[in-house]
Amino acid sequence: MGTRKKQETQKMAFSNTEVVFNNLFSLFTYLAVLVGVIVFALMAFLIIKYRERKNSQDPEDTPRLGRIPIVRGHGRNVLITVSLSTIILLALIIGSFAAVDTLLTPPNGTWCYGLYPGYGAQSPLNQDCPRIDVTGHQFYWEFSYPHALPHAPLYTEKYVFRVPKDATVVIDVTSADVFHDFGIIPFKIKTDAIPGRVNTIWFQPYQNGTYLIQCFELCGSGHYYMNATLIVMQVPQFQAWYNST
Ligand SMILES: [Cu+2]
Repeated sequence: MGTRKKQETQKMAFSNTEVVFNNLFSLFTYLAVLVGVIVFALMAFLIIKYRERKNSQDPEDTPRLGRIPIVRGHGRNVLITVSLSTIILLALIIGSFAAVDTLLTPPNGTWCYGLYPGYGAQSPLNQDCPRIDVTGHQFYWEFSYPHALPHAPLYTEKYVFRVPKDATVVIDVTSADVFHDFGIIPFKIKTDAIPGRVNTIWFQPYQNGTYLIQCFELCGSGHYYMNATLIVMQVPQFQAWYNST
């Protein structure tokens, strides 16, 4: 194995949500491969074992025209099949629900810290804790930040979404006109932006950089250029920018 491949496998994820997604994807993939290997191996074995030979005879319970079939008594096979399917489906169901639960429930985050005096240690789900409103418009995204001073108006920015690295970023997504859909491919997150409704998702960005935000719902003639840029910044740089707004 080359060092390059080793580096790639050790590459850090872009966000916690990417890790959640990849784990679930692996669960589905490994189980599918396992089932596939067992099914095809069994099929090959049976094809060879029961192939037609010169002195082959039909088994006694072979169905014949005009005769009521003999009861074959293979209830055990049915039991094994149903049990195995249940175990596999349960693993997938539990894995999926666990992932959805993680994505919809932000932990106590660092997002508030330092941005809004007095609310440093609170959960982002707390009413008092600042969150970012994301609003879809034909055809741009708008990001409204709570201002550092409680009495100040929201600071609003279009096209560019700045967040601090490693923070718990909680966003409330909605739309001002038609249906849109807010998504960031490298972070593996996506949620509908619907007028009159707020969809909340969250993520923790692990790496500095710029990422493409896209609209994933055909929302009109300008849908194809409805992008925005996510900029993940070091916390001090973010604070400096935030306090200068
Ligand atoms: Cu759109």
